[in-house]
Amino acid sequence: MATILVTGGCGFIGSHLCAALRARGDRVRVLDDLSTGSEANLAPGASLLIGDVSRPATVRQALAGVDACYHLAAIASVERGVQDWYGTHCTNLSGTVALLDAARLHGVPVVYASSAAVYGAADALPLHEGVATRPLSAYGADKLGCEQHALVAGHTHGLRTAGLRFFNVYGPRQDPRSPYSGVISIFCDRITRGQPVQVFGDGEQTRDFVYVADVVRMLLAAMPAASTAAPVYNVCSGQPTSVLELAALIADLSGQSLDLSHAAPRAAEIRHSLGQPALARRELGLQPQTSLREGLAETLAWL
Ligand code: NAD
Ligand code: UD2
Repeated sequence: MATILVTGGCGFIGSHLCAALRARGDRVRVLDDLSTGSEANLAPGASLLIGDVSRPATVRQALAGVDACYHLAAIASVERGVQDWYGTHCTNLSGTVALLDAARLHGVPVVYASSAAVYGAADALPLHEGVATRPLSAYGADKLGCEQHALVAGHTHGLRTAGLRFFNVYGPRQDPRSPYSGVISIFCDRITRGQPVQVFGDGEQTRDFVYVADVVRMLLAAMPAASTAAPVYNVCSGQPTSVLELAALIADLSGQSLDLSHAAPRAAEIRHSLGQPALARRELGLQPQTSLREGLAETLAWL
């Protein structure tokens, strides 16, 4: 039985991962400051250390006696990085350096959450792992920084890591009431309650939505692939969906009419984000199994 640390384990993706680790019989320890996560999300049988991932002493304590670590703690919002550049940087990049630094002292392999935001202004779609990274947001720049420090961790300190570039993840437990939450959780919540939704810009911008259960499978498969070469993999469906198409599909699935208005586009926003899932398919033997329709039905059923 392995002991696994999950930072951000009280959050949306982390809570699903912890449940999967418990289900396969691992001991699970969570480090979370409960800033956007909630104790109610803690997987049954997991232990919780409440603390800040950017504090080296806290992270060293959390990693003691651990066999492997999933590092998901972050301020997971492009928009919040616009509002609070330095504050988000402390968690998103310094927190990762603190984690990697402690992990090399304990010799613990790390799988960490990167993001499609590292691609930023890349213009050829779909995005594969070999294209140049040109982040447009502080959030994307910090996630790219995580990948670069993971390379340093491998090269200089012999630490094994793997990074996952999550595209737009959705599913149950993504908090719909936060203004910084994902578009799917916000739209599902509002449309089912007969409330209007707001589209930023013209709504023709597209995203690659990937269901959380597929993301968890990818996280589990990535740990054996962690190496000092610090590989990174896209976690995406390879299917584009516009914000307008998404709103219409949710209205259709929930049997509600759509009340939609437009607001100014968001700053630092990417117009089109579409991933190429081939590398993960080839090297991890995995590709997303859940269609958008199926994943939305699960998300609506959870509300
Ligand atoms: P989330 O906000 O639900 O989870 C993040 C968790 O980290 C929360 O429980 C929060 O309380 C915790 N946390 C935040 N700051 C912390 C700190 N300083 N110390 C300790 N804990 C802290 O978000 P999520 O969607 O589950 O995101 C998980 C990871 O995946 C993040 O690294 C995020 O950047 C990345 N990611 C998510 C998406 C997505 O579509 N949801 C896309 C790309 C990348
Ligand atoms: C997502 C991730 C982020 C990062 C990025 C990578 C979330 C919450 N964030 O950011 O962590 O990895 O992908 O590129 O998943 N929108 C509306 N109305 C709303 C809410 C959103 O029109 O009420 C639009 C928004 O302008 C954007 C799209 O929907 O065009 C998706 O927005 P989002 O906040 O769900 O995610 P994104 O792509 O900004």
